[in-house]
Amino acid sequence: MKIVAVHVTPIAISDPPLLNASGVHEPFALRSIIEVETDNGLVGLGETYGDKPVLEGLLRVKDLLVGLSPFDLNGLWQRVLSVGKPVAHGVELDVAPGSQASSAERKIFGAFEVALLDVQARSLNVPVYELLGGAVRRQIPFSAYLFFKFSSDVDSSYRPDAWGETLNAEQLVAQARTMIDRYGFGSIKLKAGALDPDHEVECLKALKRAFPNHPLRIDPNANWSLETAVRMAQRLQGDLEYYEDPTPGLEGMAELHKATGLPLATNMVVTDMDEFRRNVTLNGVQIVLSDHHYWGGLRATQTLAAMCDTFGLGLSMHSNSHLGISLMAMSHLAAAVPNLTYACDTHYPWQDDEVIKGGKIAIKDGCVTVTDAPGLGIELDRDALAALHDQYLHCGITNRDDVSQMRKFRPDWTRKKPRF
Ligand code: GKR
Ligand code: MG
Repeated sequence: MKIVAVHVTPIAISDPPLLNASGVHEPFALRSIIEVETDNGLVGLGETYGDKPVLEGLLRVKDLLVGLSPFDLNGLWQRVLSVGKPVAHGVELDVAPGSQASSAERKIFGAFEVALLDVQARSLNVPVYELLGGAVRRQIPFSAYLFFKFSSDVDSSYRPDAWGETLNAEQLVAQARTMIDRYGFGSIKLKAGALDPDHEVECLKALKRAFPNHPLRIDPNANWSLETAVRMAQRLQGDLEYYEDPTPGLEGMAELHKATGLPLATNMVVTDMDEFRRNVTLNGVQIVLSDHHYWGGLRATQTLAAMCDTFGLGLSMHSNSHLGISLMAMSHLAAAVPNLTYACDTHYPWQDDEVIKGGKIAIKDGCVTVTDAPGLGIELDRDALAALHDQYLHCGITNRDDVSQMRKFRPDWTRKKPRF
């Protein structure tokens, strides 16, 4: 079996005005959709960031894959390295791995690796999780990912959404209730670092009162100084399943852990094996949020999982705005990783668009189900792909920039971090 064609299609998906430490989401998030065609008529699918540094890398590599066996993942890695490093393009956000030129090789490899694994599995008529060692679970738990947000009518470029504004505790509890009623989530993550920290902690406490049996996490994306993070930890003792990236830097996280004893988690300060090593020395975080999109694919994330197991660290999963191909890749991976014992993050409920046949993937009782269907178990909807590509061509965004977007509403907004 040989690869005969590779297509990379950038798309723009509508995104609500969600608030975070950097600013606010733009009306569109960018993704790249990958199709790998083989000489026996199979097509493998992948999905990753659509920001310029990653998209350019994908486009430079794609034609080099023609003639390669989809089983030759070492050959894929050589071809990714052969095109050299992508260059930075404008703003790089620490909350947006796709906007960063660093470690782009792993992002590019990971994106194609998923599509190649999808083809491998289809050719063997098995699901992707079988290639990863088999499923230890078929129901993959995800958490309710709550955001403070503006109402969609803050600007006419946002698609109208029914979530409304979320800036206070009452609105946040209502958002959580809708998420839980609709999807059955059994745990809750609050994206913080956007509003005053004391107010955010009050809101988290309101969630605790409303959902006393749901494990809670808060993630200020390193926007709290060490002093603020320690003070908030005192207020949060007993409320949290884990405390995610409250304060910048591994050293800062290590000091915070020493001062509070709280379990700390990260998708910001352990993002590669060098940082992993440093973390083991410093005991900065106790839980690593994996993400195959920047760790270098599904198999590299399994290596990360083995390392976490070896060093006694917990393992969870991070997400950015994404569609169903990513959701199924995340789910097949989670199915095959025994020590991925926390409910995974997903932004999926915030996205109305979809590129796969059948529309949105069901999340029931808080879980995505992986089935026996070959590969990732999904097919591309070409009409939807064309429409979302058209949206990309017209949206005017080529790199995520939540800072500039926030300046439209708050002209004095800066990139300052930690802000509080
Ligand atoms: O989409 O605003 C966002 C999130 O803040 C995202 O950019 C982060 O990467 O989900 C993320 C996280 O857990 O840090
Ligand atoms: Mg995070």
